[in-house]
Amino acid sequence: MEGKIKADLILRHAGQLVTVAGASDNPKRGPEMSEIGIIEDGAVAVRDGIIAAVGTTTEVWAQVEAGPGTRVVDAGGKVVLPGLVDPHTHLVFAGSREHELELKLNGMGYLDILKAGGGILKTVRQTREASQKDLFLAGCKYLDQMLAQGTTTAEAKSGYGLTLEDEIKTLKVIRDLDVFHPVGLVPTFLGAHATPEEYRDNPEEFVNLVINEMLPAVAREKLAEFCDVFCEEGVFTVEQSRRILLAARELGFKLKIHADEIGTLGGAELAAEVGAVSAEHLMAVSDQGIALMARQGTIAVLLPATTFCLMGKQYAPARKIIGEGVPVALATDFNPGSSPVNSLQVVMGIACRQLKMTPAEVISAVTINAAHAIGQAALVGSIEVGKKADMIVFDAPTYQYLSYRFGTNLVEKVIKDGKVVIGGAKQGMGGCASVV
Ligand code: IZC
Ligand code: ZN
Repeated sequence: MEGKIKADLILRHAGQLVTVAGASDNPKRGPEMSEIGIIEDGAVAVRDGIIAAVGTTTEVWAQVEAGPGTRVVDAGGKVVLPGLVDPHTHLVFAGSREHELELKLNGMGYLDILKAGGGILKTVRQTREASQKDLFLAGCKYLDQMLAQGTTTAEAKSGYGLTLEDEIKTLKVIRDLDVFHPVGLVPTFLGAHATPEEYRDNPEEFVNLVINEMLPAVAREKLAEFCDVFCEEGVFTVEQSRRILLAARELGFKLKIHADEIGTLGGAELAAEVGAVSAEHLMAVSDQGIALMARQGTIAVLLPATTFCLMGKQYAPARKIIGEGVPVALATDFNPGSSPVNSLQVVMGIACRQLKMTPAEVISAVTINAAHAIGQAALVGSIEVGKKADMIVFDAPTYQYLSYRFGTNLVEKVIKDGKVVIGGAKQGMGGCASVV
């Protein structure tokens, strides 16, 4: 019949097709975060990697023409979500820091470890020594783990180089991973992640280096879309962060801030002031910071796996943040120190129990709101016609089951750009194994 969609792939019989549709222009706030657009017995038709039809299985079936080349994936009554989006990761680093777990159990704080030359600075030493290829292979391994757990798009920060050369090396690794690995990456320059040891006695000089040399070089080589700063007690002050972010804005970067994670410094206020897309962490955010973010539409990216791993008592005040109308996204903060967690499913489980977010809010936070936090909402984050065909079949009877079951990978199939990259007949065809 004329006018029918010649589908490459049809996904059908999703018990709950969770579309999270209708928020591609603006992130979901307040009660909108609970609206996740469920279609029972849902189906999706895909052509050239793009979603061409969405509806019930009967509706979609009537619109498509299935030829011999059409792949039909039966979801068997299970839950299907948009591919998950992880909007805050420190993906590219060398080595690991498991010894810090014991230091923390003995009462040493995260910032004390950093002050003593460990923490981020240990990873900086290891990352500087690593070759671009070593970092690529490590990044590939972590991306394989993330894809297998349902993440199809992620942000990735630099920040363990802290010299012009090593920051550029890291950003080139992120660029190569984006090309070679199925997980889509959005690069962020985080040159202001810590003051490196060689600038210990002259941190202002390091801020000048970030502003005068690193930022222009990264902009020239188009290696990052966002610029981020670790604004924290003993790391970068609000004033230093403002200088860096304003310089970055001038060069066309979109902005993010590690804000009010441990101390209440005013990072959220700064995010609103400089027009940052997002402020991240916010465990110690002030009421005024929340109010200013709500007014500016700054997205709160919350990272509860970090609070869990730091054994913190105080989680971000998510109920208040949502109640005040700030859009909330969730991320893993995957890094070798404060959050060696790269599973958004784990984050979803913690978010319900510790942030008191509902299972529906959590789904908005790891899909469309996360996509907004990294400037990708026109392409990913929901199951809608015209978007990338990134979808996850979970071995779950309801969407609530995802946050309820905790610690088991429930992913049954991952479809990325219309191709079954996990759980298909050719298991693992899309991952690291195929590119190196
Ligand atoms: O390596 O500790 N918080 N940056 C800011 C981190 C954690 C990463 C790390
Ligand atoms: Zn971080």
